[in-house]
Amino acid sequence: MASTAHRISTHPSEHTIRVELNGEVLAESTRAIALEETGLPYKSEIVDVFSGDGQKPEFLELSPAGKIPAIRDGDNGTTVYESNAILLYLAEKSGKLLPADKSRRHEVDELLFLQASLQGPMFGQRMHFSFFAPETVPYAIRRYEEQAKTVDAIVERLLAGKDFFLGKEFSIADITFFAWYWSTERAGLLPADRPALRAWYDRVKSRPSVQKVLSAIPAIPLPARKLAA
Ligand SMILES: N[C@@H](CCC(=O)N[C@@H](CS)C(=O)NCC(=O)O)C(=O)O
Repeated sequence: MASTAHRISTHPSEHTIRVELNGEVLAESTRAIALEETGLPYKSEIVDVFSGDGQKPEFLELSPAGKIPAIRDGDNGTTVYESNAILLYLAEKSGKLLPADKSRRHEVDELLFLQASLQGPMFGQRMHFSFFAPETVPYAIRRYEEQAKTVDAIVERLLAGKDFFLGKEFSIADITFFAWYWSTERAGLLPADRPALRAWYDRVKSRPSVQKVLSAIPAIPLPARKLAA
């Protein structure tokens, strides 16, 4: 990591950073694991989306929804937004973090879509209603707790008997699922009753690339957890 600013966003659950690849990229901190794993050179800076930086015209050019992460590749000027599109871009650019057996590529695609359509939205809503919502909405708290537990059960099944989602190979599928589980651990919500998930989580977290990226992110205190009843 060539440079990492440590200004903390106003959003307590997420440290927002801009990552520059060969001079010009934007990305979110946890996805920087892919940059560390691939060895692609990059620089990082803060884009404080929760204080309005995401709506600035120069950032909207990179990320139309005004959300992080987004990247600009200094090699060719390519810009990419959406974390899983970014992970695919970096994996394809580097030739790493995708299955060695090309006939298994669809397995990575399935997992990326599963993460983006299920884990991300359900875990995100759980965090919102359990910690940040201005009012306590018991139904929403229960609903997203249940949905998140369903995701945990799916992940447990997918990881049973395996080191990583693809078996022995670490891939971008592990990075994308890990990102939300890391926020989940910091919120004290990592499930205790999912042994395959827990063992995978510890395995991924102990990788030097992951340790390096996570150690650059300051601990951010969460508000008190809201309970449904
Ligand atoms: N589906 C998007 C979600 C990105 C996202 O929600 N980013 C949040 C930070 S974790 C954000 O930028 N929020 C600012 C906003 O919604 O204005 C992805 O995976 O890239």
